[in-house]
Amino acid sequence: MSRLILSRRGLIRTGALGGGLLLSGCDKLYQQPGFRSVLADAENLHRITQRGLGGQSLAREYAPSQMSPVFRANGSTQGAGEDYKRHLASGFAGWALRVDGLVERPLDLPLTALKALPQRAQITRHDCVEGWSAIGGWQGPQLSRVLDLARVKPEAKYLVFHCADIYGGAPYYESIDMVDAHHPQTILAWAMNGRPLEEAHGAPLRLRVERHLGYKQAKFVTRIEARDTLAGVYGGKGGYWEDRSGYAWYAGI
Ligand SMILES: Nc1nc2c(c(=O)[nH]1)N[C@H]1C(S)=C(S)[C@@H](COP(=O)(O)O)O[C@H]1N2
Ligand SMILES: [Mo]
Repeated sequence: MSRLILSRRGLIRTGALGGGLLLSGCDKLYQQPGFRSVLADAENLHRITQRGLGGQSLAREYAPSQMSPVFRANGSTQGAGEDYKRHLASGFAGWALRVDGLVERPLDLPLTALKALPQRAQITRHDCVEGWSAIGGWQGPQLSRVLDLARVKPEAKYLVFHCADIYGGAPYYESIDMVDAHHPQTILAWAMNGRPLEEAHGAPLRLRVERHLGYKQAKFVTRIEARDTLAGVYGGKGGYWEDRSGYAWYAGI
């Protein structure tokens, strides 16, 4: 009991350090320390529960008839920079996903290569911490296929997803651990609702890590970096929102 209270205080303190920065949408609930601490406790419980029950339980999947008529776009709705604009204009013909860091074989994978891998399609519910949800269909190769191609080294503990957008003046990024990286529903989606990803939803490629909150679903992914620690990556807390507003890193749902 006292441990819980101590960790709560610790997390509230951590959250308070990240305060004072801009930020719309997703941080609204987080401005209330009480909410933050509830989520922090839930975060620990979720990780323990999901992992304790065999680690790879599946997120619920839905029927096509249950798909939301409108799936709103949130956070960045555009990629940034000249390179991105050029790739967008050319339909991402010369674009490639970089996979590097703690891998035996660094890769530059064109979209055609990602589409040529065995595909997984899934209709799932996206839950944004801001308080909205939407059910959408996603398709792409399982992330584990790409990791096998790159031969991720055993010392890799995390994958960092670097994104091609700038949000509130800084690059967006996210990270997951190797358990979630190998989850069967963790895919690199190039298609949404049966069509290539639109720019607003992170074209040409985004992460779908289905047992997690919306902000973990990195859009505009250009590089996947395998690492043994999150220290030294931007603020060190593993993600854009984690660094700024004390958002939970695991963020299981
Ligand atoms: N690169 C990038 N990824 C991102 C974001 C962002 O701003 N930039 N926003 C996150 C948040 S908070 C949510 S809810 C979802 C929104 O995805 P959507 O635009 O497809 O609805 O993307 C997540 N991934
Ligand atoms: Mo979100």
